[in-house]
Amino acid sequence: MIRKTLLGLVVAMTPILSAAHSKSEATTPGDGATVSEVPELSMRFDDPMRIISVTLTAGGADIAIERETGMEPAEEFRAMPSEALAPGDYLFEWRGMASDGHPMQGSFSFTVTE
Ligand SMILES: [Cu+2]
Repeated sequence: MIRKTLLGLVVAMTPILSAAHSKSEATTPGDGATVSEVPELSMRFDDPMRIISVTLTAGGADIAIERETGMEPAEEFRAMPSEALAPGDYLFEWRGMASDGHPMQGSFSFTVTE
């Protein structure tokens, strides 16, 4: 009885699992957030992601960040601003390789206030 129920669950979930590949679930700061300081930048994925490149820009200008997470696939990616971020609007963009081999990219933005 239990076995049959579990099997039914697996069958029901299979199309969702096979269609999905790792994506960004949450970021720090959150997408669209207004914050007063940014001690670190992070992204969490639902499946390990190899992050190939990241950029942080403000008004098109590159802002220096230091990767904490290396090139190995990880469910959490972390980087730190090299210097405290000045007030302004920031765009974080990334490119990566999902665990199923698909190239992925994404971005999130946030605002730093005084
Ligand atoms: Cu995929």
